[in-house]
Amino acid sequence: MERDIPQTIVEDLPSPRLDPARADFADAVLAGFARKPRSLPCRFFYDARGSALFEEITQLPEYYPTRAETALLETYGGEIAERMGDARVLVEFGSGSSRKTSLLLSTLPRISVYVPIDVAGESLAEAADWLSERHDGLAIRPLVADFTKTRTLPIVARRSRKLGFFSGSTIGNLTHAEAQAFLVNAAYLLGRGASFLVGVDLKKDPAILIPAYNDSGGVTAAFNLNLLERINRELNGDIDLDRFAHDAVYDGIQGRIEMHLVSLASQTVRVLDRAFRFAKGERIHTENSHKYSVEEFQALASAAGWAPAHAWTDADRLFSLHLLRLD
Ligand code: SAH
Ligand code: AVI
Repeated sequence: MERDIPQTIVEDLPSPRLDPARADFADAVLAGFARKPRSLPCRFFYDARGSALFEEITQLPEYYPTRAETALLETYGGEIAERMGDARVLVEFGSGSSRKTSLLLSTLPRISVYVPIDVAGESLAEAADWLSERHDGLAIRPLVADFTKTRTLPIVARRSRKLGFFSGSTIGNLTHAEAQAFLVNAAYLLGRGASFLVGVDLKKDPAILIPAYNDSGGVTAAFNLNLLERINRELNGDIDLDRFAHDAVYDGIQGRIEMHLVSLASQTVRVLDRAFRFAKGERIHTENSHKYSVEEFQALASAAGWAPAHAWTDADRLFSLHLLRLD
């Protein structure tokens, strides 16, 4: 949850005391700007403005994943419900606006408890309100947390059989090693007898991938640059946004889109009273978005202890939905 510290406190004190969320952001930015090549973790995209920009991205003609995954949920919702067993608790990782969740819940009348986990506190609260108006009697217990570090669920969610949901191909924002560690932890959290529905973007022609991450309207550029605006807002930064540009490239060896911010000039920026020198052309790596074949993702899930039960894909082979089981 975002807690506002008056800006004057940040300015007046040589070593400002930050609330935990801001301190986490400060540590990540100071460490990420100090290393070469420079990088920032993509979970920091999602302040209130970043979450709103992500929702705009999902509506873009070039950004196919949301449409493709939603269509899979609409087409196969009944079949997914039949295959997933008698779970009573739905645990969602990186739930965002919970729009796809509502679709899933409409096919799962036995779910009585919903635990959305997301770092974006404001959009999590809004999504919980939106969902509670549409699903009568559903107990919603949001967790503002990093889903890679979540070790316990609310008491009400602990004893019943669980269904996990990880949509949007957010798993692709983790490296393969991180994704495997995430799946191992999810197995521990969801417990024996659990099912897990995971949306995964498929490998495809870079001519489709690149525009999805570099749209003609500049919304993805604004989403990427908002990370620098967030540094200015929360960490007393003085970064000139006109001196950085968005870039998205496809690395065919790693099978991933990488987003970067490129310094357009030789410049010095200040963050929390520290100075960082950027050469012209120097890059800050801000996000990976890994793409998988169905077989690659099934192998990753198996290595983490999950049994692949079924995978649905669309006719254009844009996106996949995987049902995993834990026996
Ligand atoms: N599942 C939704 C939203 C995807 S956007 C959809 O498919 O549309 C990714 C979401 O994951 C954002 O809401 C973001 O705040 C959240 N997120 C990203 N990294 C996270 C992390 N490490 N821990 C918890 N939430 C995270
Ligand atoms: C949330 N995540 C899966 C998105 C993606 O496609 O990697 C985030 C995003 N980055 C740029 N556009 C969308």
